[in-house]
Amino acid sequence: MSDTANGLTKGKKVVSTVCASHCGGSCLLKVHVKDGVIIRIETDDGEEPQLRACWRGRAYRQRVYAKDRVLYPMKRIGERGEGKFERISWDEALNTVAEQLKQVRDTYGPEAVVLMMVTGDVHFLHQRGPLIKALSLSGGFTPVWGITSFHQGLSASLCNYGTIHTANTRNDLVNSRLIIMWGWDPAKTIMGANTSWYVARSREAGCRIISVDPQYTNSAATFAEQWIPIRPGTDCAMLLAMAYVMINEKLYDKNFINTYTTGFDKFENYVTGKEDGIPKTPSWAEEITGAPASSIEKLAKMYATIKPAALMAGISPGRTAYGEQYHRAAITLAAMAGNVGVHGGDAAGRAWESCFPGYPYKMGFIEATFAGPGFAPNPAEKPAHEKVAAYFGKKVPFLASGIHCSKLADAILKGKAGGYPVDYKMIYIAYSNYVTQWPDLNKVVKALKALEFVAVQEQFMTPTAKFADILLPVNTYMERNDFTVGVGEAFVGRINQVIEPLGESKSGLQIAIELAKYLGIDKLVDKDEQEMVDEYAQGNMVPDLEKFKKEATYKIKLSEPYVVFKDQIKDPANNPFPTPSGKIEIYSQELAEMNIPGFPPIPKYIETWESRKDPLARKYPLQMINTHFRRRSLSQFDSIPWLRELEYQPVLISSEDARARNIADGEMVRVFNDRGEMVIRARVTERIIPGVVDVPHGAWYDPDKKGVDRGGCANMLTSDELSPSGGFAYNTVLVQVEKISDHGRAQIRTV
Ligand SMILES: Nc1nc2c(c(=O)[nH]1)N[C@H]1C(S)=C(S)[C@@H](COP(=O)(O)OP(=O)(O)OC[C@H]3O[C@@H](n4cnc5c(=O)[nH]c(N)nc54)[C@H](O)[C@@H]3O)O[C@H]1N2
Ligand SMILES: Nc1nc2c(c(=O)[nH]1)N[C@H]1C(S)=C(S)[C@@H](COP(=O)(O)OP(=O)(O)OC[C@H]3O[C@@H](n4cnc5c(=O)[nH]c(N)nc54)[C@H](O)[C@@H]3O)O[C@H]1N2
Ligand SMILES: [Mo]
Repeated sequence: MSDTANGLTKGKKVVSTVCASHCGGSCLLKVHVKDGVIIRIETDDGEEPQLRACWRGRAYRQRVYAKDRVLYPMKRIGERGEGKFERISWDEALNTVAEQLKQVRDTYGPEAVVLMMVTGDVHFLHQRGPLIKALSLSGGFTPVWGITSFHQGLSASLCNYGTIHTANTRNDLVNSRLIIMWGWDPAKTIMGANTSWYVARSREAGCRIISVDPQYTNSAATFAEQWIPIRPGTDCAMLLAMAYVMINEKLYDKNFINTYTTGFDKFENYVTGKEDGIPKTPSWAEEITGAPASSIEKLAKMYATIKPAALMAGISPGRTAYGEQYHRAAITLAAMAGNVGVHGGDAAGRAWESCFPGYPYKMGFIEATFAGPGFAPNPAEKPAHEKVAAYFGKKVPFLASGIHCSKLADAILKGKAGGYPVDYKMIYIAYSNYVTQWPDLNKVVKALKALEFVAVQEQFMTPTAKFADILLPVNTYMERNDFTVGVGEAFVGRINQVIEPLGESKSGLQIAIELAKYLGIDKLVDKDEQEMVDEYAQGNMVPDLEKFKKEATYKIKLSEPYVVFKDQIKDPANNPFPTPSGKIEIYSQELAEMNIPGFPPIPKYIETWESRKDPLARKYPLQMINTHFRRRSLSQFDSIPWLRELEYQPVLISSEDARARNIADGEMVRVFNDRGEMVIRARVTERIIPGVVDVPHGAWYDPDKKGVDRGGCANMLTSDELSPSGGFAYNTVLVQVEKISDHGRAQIRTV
């Protein structure tokens, strides 16, 4: 492909493009290129609000030219997982994948083939769509369902609001007078290039900001007047106690509740203790959450009286067992304070921090295709059997067909004999670091070893790539054209190809097109990359395609910040909520009828498994959370030297817990439970509460001979148990931490 974005492989040029890494940022990059090689990356220095890239975007040069990039098709020569490969031709690689597909389909049926894909970058063309189409048209496959990030938030949003679109644009935060950062750390997680910038503007305008989190986050340190520490997985209890205070002190918005919601009476009966004899008072919540009753009471009063207020209920507290209850309670509280549908408020529903890419403005062509050039009927696709999946699948189809991805490893290992619908034989992994990112890593590793064939499409020699039988090299967004959208911002971006693809790597679209040929499909798509990107742009209100190509970004002008449910609140008679009752369903009749264990029709506090009260806590007394890390995007960027220099992969442990274990800051420790064990460096801090440790997830699995992970991969310890709506419970884990004896220390490799 010689037609690079600005047509240059010789001489110097600066190409504007958009970093669409999976942090929700979509920031502007100005890439300096000399003779076809990236020499420097700058970012937005124009008018505020800028689309200013963080250190990951600006370190992308090292990512493109990383030593561990996969640049040629490869075939495994050692044991699976060992990482020994031999270079082969594209012809041999694609032919082998196609042959294996045919053989597995012919022998066991197309459903024995699993296509395991997540996201990679947040853009639309070099994404899941083309591969889905290729494998659908050629006979079918089993897809995976389940959303790692926000499944519980999305389920709650569907129940209470009847939609997953529950966000305002981020610029509306400047209208807030109180922001509660509940398990929300935008200084780190980005989720909209300017989220932190708007929080800062809001603070400058006098907005009060409180953080509720097991950790004193950078966002709390920068913006908040108070940090209310809380035990993981107990947030629903604190929200219920806030509701109790608002009910008891008659501080809630009765008019709002009567006009726009259903079932508040049942919720009130539960909260006050009429239903079960237990009033959900702040003292009741203190015992569960560890948050002081006085702080709970004060926060409830603030939220009820300072208007408008944005309860920014993050998705991490929801990534727990019964996390649906936390999200449903947060939505209920937002309704009680009348903060739904008003500027400066927030509906507290959540799907990727409430910001589906591109939403709220029209997504044109993308809306129909979601990810790539069109889906085709998949003959092997079957809806998931579970009641919950069937329910959610009706509303959001991609939620529920095939096998739940958290249970995939279990299903591969147990198959039909273990009650799963299919004996899975082959997996094609693309846009996912399955080994590092999925719960219960040891099970995932066993499952990958048990399959007949594993194909992996990767940019890097990741722990997952090492399990490939055939490894297909895919390029980075610097080497192809694509289209992206802002998260929580009315903004679209053009990813411009900056350099030629490195080695023999190809784009995701190209791989799908060529694989399709080996599967008997001559023409998977009838347009080229540039045409499709232009079509996306045209479908999304971009007025000048040439200008868009040159500048790479286009900000859609909205007359005012977008506020969700404004019409429902202003004119309820003509604008019902898309729920069965047309109202915000604090009580859900549909849920009542489904009678799902752990998913009651009103939000209730349910003690998680592996809580500190679990008998298992005697053996493993520390709750482990596994946050998203500043220098990575999920597991991406983990091997980049500039970023590694910034911080090491730690287990964050409180000074109190460290003292009790005689652990000094920076010492190597063991973190373990019945599922696995790792050796990792301790970061002793006052910024995390006693009883809780944090191993930021995404570090690359690096087992020693005994199977102990030296890479610090959190999923060595997590469990694949699902929350009732099919959500991941990554943050519900018990572990123990131990100092390593001097004897052990001699064998430690440092990261
Ligand atoms: N730098 C960076 N940014 C990213 C990503 C990344 O990997 N790196 N990943 C992106 C993706 S895909 C996603 S889904 C989002 C994730 O975004 P989040 O889920 O919001 O991110 P986390 O870091 O997991 O958690 C945010 C905060 O929640 C707190 N927390 C954890 N458990 C609990 C709990 O039970 N209760 C309470 N109250 N707080 C809790 C943590 O201490 C942390 O401060 O971030 C996106 N942005
Ligand atoms: N313990 C724990 N585990 C978690 C979470 C947690 O909170 N705790 N969070 C979960 C969340 S929210 C998410 S979203 C998942 C993500 O899970 P994954 O999507 O599996 O994680 P990534 O690290 O983004 O892996 C994407 C892989 O695709 C490769 N890749 C292939 N093609 C491309 C391409 O075209 N572009 C890019 N950029 N990459 C490509 C990348 O090199 C990378 O290795 O992880 C989940 N895992
Ligand atoms: Mo995510």
